[in-house]
Amino acid sequence: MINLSKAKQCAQTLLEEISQARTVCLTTHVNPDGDGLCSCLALKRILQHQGYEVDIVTDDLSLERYSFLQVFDHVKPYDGKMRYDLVFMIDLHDSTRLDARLEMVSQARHVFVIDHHEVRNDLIDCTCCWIEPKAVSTGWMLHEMFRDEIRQLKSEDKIYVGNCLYTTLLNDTNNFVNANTDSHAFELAAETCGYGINPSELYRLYMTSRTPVEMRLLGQVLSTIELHDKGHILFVDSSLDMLEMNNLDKEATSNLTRWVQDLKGVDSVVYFREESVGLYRLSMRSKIYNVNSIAIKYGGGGHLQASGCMMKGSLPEVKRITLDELHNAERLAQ
Ligand SMILES: [Mn+2]
Repeated sequence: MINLSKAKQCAQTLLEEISQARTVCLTTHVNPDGDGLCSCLALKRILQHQGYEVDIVTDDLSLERYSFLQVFDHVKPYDGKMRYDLVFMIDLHDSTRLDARLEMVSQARHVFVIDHHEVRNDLIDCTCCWIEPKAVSTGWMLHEMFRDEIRQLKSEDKIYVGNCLYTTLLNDTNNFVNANTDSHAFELAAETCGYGINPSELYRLYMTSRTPVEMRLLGQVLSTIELHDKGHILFVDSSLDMLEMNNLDKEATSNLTRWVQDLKGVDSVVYFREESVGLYRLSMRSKIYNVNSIAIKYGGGGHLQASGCMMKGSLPEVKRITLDELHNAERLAQ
């Protein structure tokens, strides 16, 4: 059962503390995604309506994909010196996914956290935190916290917040097909339709907005598909050369596992993305194994069935280690 009293308590504490704060910032994990980032955009609009000016600070600005939400009008890149009285962290709860912004967070007077990743043992020091691994997206959590405030917005703001929250669902459920798709996801989808959003338009803007060159990259990545264990385990990878050849940045490889995770006979998928020479970023998805414990072992994290981490070594080495880890992984209760 999801503890909804926590939602109300966090929302109330935030509204109390924010009135005392001179400066407020919203932030999310490194390599922002459609859940954390769009939740920040939604919360900014909600708080503006309450009379508060807040900044959204991210680690980088390769956010072209979110231009349909006017992201560049709202987000500032971290410059190393930014300091805020109050920091609200969304879609993360530990220090490792903040990078340089850890300094900004540790100097804040108040830190608020909402997240739905499995809890790691290095939860950041905070005034109030709500971590709910069963929540479909942090956008859904925000909606539980500020439903009343959202209903009071004027129509165009309600549509904007609805667009942001619906995008958190698109991202984290992969358009309502991932294992986390539940009644809460559909309830929030219905609610945002009531705010005036257009689901098919958002699907087009967010999920199918690839350029022909990005599609060519995808083709190259898919051609690396490698099968193990009679086709139950699928590996796929991308190299820095592929990005360079196509003149694309790493953002072009985001959410790439969705193209292979539901293939016939495949239970587990690992995508190895070359970050620098001898360093790979792993995205693991599994229908049967707890891939979160593998990720945590290598300093990463995520959800039971969808997690990520970094691994050092050559591509054949990291693949061999990962295959061993999967062979020893804990099976999830079905
Ligand atoms: Mn998320």
